[in-house]
Amino acid sequence: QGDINVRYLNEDMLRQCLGVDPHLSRQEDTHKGTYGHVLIAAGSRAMSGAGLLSATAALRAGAGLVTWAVPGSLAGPLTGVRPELMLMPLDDSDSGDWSHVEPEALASLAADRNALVIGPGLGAAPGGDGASWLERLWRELPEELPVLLDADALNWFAAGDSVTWPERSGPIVITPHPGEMGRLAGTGTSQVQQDRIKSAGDYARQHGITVVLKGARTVIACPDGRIYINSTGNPGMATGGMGDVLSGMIGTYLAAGKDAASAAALGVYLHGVAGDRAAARRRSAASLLPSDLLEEL
Ligand code: NPW
Ligand code: AMP
Ligand code: MG
Repeated sequence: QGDINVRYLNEDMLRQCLGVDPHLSRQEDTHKGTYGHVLIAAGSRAMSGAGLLSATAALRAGAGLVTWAVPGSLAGPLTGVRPELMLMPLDDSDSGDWSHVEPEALASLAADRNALVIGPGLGAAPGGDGASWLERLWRELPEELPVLLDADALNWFAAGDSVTWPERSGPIVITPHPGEMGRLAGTGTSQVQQDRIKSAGDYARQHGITVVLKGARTVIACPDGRIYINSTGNPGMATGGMGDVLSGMIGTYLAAGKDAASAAALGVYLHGVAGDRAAARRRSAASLLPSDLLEEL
């Protein structure tokens, strides 16, 4: 790959190159504050499951605390579905989706959290202009807060006029599948898939953000040119909701203070390990569900 620094992800590599412990061992003298507080902004009336998967994955990945922000009119039916989650209803003018939620209301929740995950199952963009909504969000978010964008947050961004990501001191991680990457890069799915390393690598360096291009052999591209390719996972993971699980996991590692590359690598690697173990336990990749990964984590 010429001057591109490409490595395969495995346990030794995670330990030796990134200095992270893939077994996530815990020290005796720690408490929930040690492991970070993740804010998940995800789910809408038709896709509350995406939010629930992401938020539960954040818990299973080891977060100290997880707050799940939802359009307020969904909060009633969702109360208690996962008692460990803190549910935070945001005013949605009874719409059940994000089209009437103000970005400033979400930003004010983020003030004392350690990472924000936004995107799974958000649905249609507010006022048809999700990019402007995100711009208002950036203006109010704490500058150092790590942010992960997935799914509809990426679609909202891609539909905007500008492709400029904000300059901030905290990391930005994006987790597109090839369709979402094609929308972001303005190319298309097949062009992304023709050279996955180049697609992810160019975008990461040009925009100064960490790109997790999902799919068989997920590619992680860092702004400094490092590329990691995943060695875990299986085609049983080609099921709706799998990516929602990954977003919560990486969010947790960001909230625990890991740098963007380490959080992304750890999340992608362990997500695949959980998928491989769950498929083996079922003795069938075809019947694998994202919820099985949550159990396996
Ligand atoms: P094509 O057809 O090849 O051009 P969308 P989504 C491509 C939520 N969910 N390799 C492929 O494009 C999500 O969080 C909610 C190659 C495909 O047709 C989002 O908010 C759930 N191509 C929302 O739904 C469970 C690939 O992308 C297109 C590819 C929409 O997200 C489900 C589909 O992408 C879901 O997670 C690959 N590996 N992967 C819930 N229970 O609430 C994808 N493509 O149109 O962005 O739709 O990913 O389903
Ligand atoms: P999403 O499309 O957002 O639900 O994300 C799908 C998740 O499942 C990503 O983490 C992908 O890397 C993973 N995945 C999908 N298909 C495969 C595959 N054939 N092999 C390995 N992982 C896959
Ligand atoms: Mg997805």
